[in-house]
Amino acid sequence: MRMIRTAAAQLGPIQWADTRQAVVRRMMDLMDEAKAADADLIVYPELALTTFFPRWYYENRADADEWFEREMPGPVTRALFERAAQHGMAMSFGFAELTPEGRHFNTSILVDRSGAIVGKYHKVHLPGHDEYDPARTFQHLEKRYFETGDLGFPVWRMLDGIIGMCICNDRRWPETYRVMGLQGVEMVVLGFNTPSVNSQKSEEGLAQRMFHHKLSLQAGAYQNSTWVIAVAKAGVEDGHHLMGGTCIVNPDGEIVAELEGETDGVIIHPCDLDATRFGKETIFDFQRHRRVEHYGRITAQTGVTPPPD
Ligand code: CDV
Repeated sequence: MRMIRTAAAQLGPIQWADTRQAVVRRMMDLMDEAKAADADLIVYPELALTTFFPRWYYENRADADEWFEREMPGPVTRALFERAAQHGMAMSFGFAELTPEGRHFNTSILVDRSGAIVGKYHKVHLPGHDEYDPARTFQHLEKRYFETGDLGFPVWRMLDGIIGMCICNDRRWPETYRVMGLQGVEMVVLGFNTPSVNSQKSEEGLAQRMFHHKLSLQAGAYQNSTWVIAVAKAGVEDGHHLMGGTCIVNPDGEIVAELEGETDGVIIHPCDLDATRFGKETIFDFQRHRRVEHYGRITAQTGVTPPPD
């Protein structure tokens, strides 16, 4: 068995006025809790260090740069890396990245047991819009503040397994998992900030959004025979409610661990990477069963082309 004791470390809300130092302290508390339970890997949410700032409109985009990290680790996050290395624990978390070239990405990283960054992912499926939208009950301006990810969906060998990352809205897209599945992924780690209501459809509330969230994770896990670790930032943040739903899904698509509530908290599950083998070698043996000659449209077009009338 190749076992990764995996900690899904949900964060409760992070308010506008909360400092990065305070958030890192909360993350270290969760890390200590995970260490006490002998975790090998800890996974935190998308944009783990700050409030979900894309809900706010800045006329001048550069004014939003205060939410971005210019180095990783930086002066504040270094303590988290040091604590992880002390514990010999690998980790993954999301943050807003401003590169030395002035590019902005919604980023997540994979850090090995020694505290070295081994993988970086830039969010590909950015939801929302890039101009102020008065028709929405609240804004979702990821397309204003971030560039579309430029790194694809790589996977990395770490902890004796093959691990990939995606971020929040990416989890709703089958292509996300399949591109990693084609590289043999055994565990997908992801963080999310999902409002509990739809800003464009008020009747779509928490129950339906939670259903779509789990449906996406479970389908992605099953159809690629991989573990999926999904971690929320949850609770009422700057007056806006983010849903929870932190959970761990096995390669059969079953939820095997789930965190209740909307505060800081950890769930731990022993994830056996060898449990991915059966699905990968039978019904989802891609080499034998995929029919790429029929899949051309998937990469040839984005929008829908209906048949002629
Ligand atoms: N942060 C996100 O990507 N949120 C989206 C919302 C906008 C639907 C999500 O997929 O949860």
